[in-house]
Amino acid sequence: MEHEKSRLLFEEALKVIPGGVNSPVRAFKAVGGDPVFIERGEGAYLVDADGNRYLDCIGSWGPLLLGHAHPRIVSKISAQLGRGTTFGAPTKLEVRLAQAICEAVPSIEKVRLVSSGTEATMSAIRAARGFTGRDKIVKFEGNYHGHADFLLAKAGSGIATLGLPECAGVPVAYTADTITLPFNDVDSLETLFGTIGTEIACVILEPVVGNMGCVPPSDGYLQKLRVITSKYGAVLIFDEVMTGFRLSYGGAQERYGITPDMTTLGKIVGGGLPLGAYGGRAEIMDKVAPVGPVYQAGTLSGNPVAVTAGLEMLSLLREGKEVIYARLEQIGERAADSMRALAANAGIPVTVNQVGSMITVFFTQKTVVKDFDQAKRSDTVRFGAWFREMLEHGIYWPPSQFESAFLSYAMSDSDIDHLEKVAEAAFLAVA
Ligand code: KE4
Repeated sequence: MEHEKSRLLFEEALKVIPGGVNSPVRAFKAVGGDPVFIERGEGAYLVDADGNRYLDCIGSWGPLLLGHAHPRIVSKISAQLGRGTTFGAPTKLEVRLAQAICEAVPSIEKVRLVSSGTEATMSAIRAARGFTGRDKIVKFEGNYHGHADFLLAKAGSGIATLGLPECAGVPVAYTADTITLPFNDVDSLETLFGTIGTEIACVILEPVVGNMGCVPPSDGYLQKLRVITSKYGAVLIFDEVMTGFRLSYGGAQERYGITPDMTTLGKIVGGGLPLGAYGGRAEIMDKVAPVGPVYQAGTLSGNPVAVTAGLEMLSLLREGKEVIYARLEQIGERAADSMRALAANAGIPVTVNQVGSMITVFFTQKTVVKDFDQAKRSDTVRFGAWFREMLEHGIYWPPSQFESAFLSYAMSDSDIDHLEKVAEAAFLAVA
């Protein structure tokens, strides 16, 4: 593939943007080579500046469950643009999206719209601390909840991708109340709560982790979390920025039958535009200003253009719920089975974790990857070589061993055939 235009754009970008990218994981640092610059998205495909086409297995890191430039979303956004892009005042549209979110996710009795997943998780934790009057929070290794200072402790995603021990610029004091436990480990949870349970404001987790690569909860783990947080009065926050509206219309909490106290959303709920949300039990959310003393604000919160995209996305998902989620399960399982078989055929040890349309191929001898320690044992050099083979032959896979891939409803059976054909050659090339 020819990448001259991308190369020149990257040269220009490096002079004016740190690392030439507006989010670190896009820089391909973990997989080698230079990023390709994208010109447009078309359904399940991306087209780069040199005209190369790729099957998009990232979907902008999750939002594009229905593929790029869905005609109904484009049409609705276009109509809204002519009526104004932001008013800094309440609109009917925000009420309708809030109602749709509460209807889709019954544990959310009240919801506040913000502009990113980071804002959503940062605000949810502040509300939980305000509600309980407690300071300590619990997160899990390999889980990523955005880049709020106090959450950048043993995080996943870009922190893991770049192998950063922790984040510079975060005063030690800011993470002093952040306790990080191994994911899927009940003993450490019970030990912690047995000692300081009444001091813990909240536990936040990705119910299915995407940010260390895809790692599902072990059987009974979410139930244990629910019981122990209820026992000690700690707020259970499901960070469903990635899993919300992806693993089912009601998210991971519907799929696993767990009712958290709060939920954060992003990505899909914004229909491809900047929108996040946090919500939960009304008694917690009523602590948020102007009702209560927990302050949170945002100039573009609930802006009509992003809300319009989100509303249309949720309408499309609601209308096609049965067909869409059944299809995502089917292509997810097919892709996972194919990756296992093709790697085995090439004599490459891999563990493939897949939940619905989230999938990660861990290049590891470990037969199970259920926490960050096991994920980190992957052969990231071999993954990088495999990634570059996939990219050169038209598959845009996440440029990190510690990120989940995301399949989309826009993918046809022949697209999955293409994915399998390229993956087969890529496994053989790195054998
Ligand atoms: P944003 O601030 O990037 O909208 O959301 C932060 C966030 C919160 N919670 C979860 C579970 C998330 O996955 C994210 C962001 N995900 C990463 C991908 N692993 C975004 C991609 C990037 O950082 O460029």
